[in-house]
Parts: sequence; structure tokens; C-alpha cells
Amino acid sequence: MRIDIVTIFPEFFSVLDVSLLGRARQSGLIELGIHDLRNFTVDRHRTVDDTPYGGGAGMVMKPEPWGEALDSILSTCEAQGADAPVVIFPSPAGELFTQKLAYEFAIEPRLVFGCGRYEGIDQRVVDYAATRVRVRLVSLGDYVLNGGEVATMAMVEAIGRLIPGVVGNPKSLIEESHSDGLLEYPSYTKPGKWRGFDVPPVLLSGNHAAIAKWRREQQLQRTRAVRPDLLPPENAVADDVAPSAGLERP
Ligand code: JCZ
Repeated sequence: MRIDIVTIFPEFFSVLDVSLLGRARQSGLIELGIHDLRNFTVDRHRTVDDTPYGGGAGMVMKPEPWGEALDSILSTCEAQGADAPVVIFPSPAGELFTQKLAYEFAIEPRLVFGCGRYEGIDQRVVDYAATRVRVRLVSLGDYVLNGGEVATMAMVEAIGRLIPGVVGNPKSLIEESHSDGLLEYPSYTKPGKWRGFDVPPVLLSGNHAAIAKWRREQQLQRTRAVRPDLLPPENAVADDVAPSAGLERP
């Protein structure tokens, strides 16, 4: 997969040189292009923002540098005979980014992320892009970030790890998909006793059926307690009878 990112803070993305995604890039599974939006300006001050029409606080990103940046990336795609990318604009006004969306994006050969700053990007950039490629406005969650960079990084990580070969042990991906959208069960490792807390005895029993049953119960209990919205209606119970998240002392 090839991922292009347009930003006024290209140095933010140096974190993608390390860890799992860094290795995936070295092995050629993920190709990354980071583009400084200011390189697509033509004025002496490399201006990327201006005051909003209609008034209001803050500045808006000017359309011209965005148009040049997108044209440049899209013409590279066309020259290579590559499939048209999906262009993703992180935005608090977008659809929610979920694991389902991560799977959807992970099968694309090319993605482009446009990272806004200030009060956002002139709407015509999105409208123009939509005349040429598939465009998605995507929100990481219901909170406000200072720009699209952190949201892009989270999405690149969530998408990248789904590309075959990126995660060393594909079993960890399979187990996740088997969890049916429930929260994960709690994990333990050695030592068996630590600061007065014991590992739940069932995990030391060697009884694999009992362990699977216990883990499933833990998943349901946690999900009911903190994320009942994830449960199918028949499993959800009223708040006042919901069991604890299992986070209290034994
Ligand atoms: C550009 N401010 C892009 C996305 N989920 C979420 N929260 N905040 C954002 C976001 C904020 C932004 C820009 C300027 C995305």
C-alpha cells in the first residue's frame, strides 16, 4: 500500500519511521510519501491560510496550495497507471473512524490523507477532490484536536497493522476479529503473585474450556459495564444491574 500525507508539519510523521510501521516501510509493505503543503505555495511567505469569508474566529486554509498538492499526487498515481486513491480528510465533522473503516481502507492500494490546521480547509478543496476521486471526511472521535496530523497517525497505524505481513503474529489479528466487537478480556503474565494481587486461578488450571468460558464472561462483563453500546440488544442489561468492569480489588 502507498500512503501520501499532505501537512504543514511533515516532521510530525517521523514517528512512522519506528516500530511496526517503520519495519513495514523498510520491507516495502507500506510506502509513505510526506508532502509539505508549503512547497505548493507560490508567494514569498509560503502562505497557507487566510481570514474566513463571513467572519468569525481563526483562519482557514487557502484552496490554491491544496489544489496544487492534490493535483501533484493524483497525477503521479495516473502516470503510474495506479488505481485512483481514496482521499481522507480528518475532520471533527466526519464519519466516525471504526475498526470496520480500518478494514475497508486496508484493502485500498493507495490512500491520501489531507491534514488541515487552523479552523479547517476551504470547503471547495473537498468538493474539488470529490470530482476526481473518492473522498471521505473521517473523525477520530467526539473531541477537538488542533489539526489532522494526530488523527492521521492513529488511522495510519490502525490501517497499517491490518496489511498482511505487517503484524508479525497474524494470530493476534484473528483473535481480535473473533472477539465479535466486545472489549478484550484482561491479560496476565508472571509472576503469579504480585503486590498482594493473584492471577485468577482458572488461568493456571490448564482447563482450556474453563479458561475460554472465563475470558468470554470477562469480555461480556467489561463491555456491559463501560461500553453497553457495543452489545447486541439481547445481551445488554440496564445500568443499575450491570456487573462491575472487573477493575476492583479481588
Ligand atoms: C483541522 N482542526 C482536522 C478530528 N476527531 C477529530 N477531532 N478533531 C479533528 C480535527 C481538527 C482539526 C482539523 C483543524 C481534524
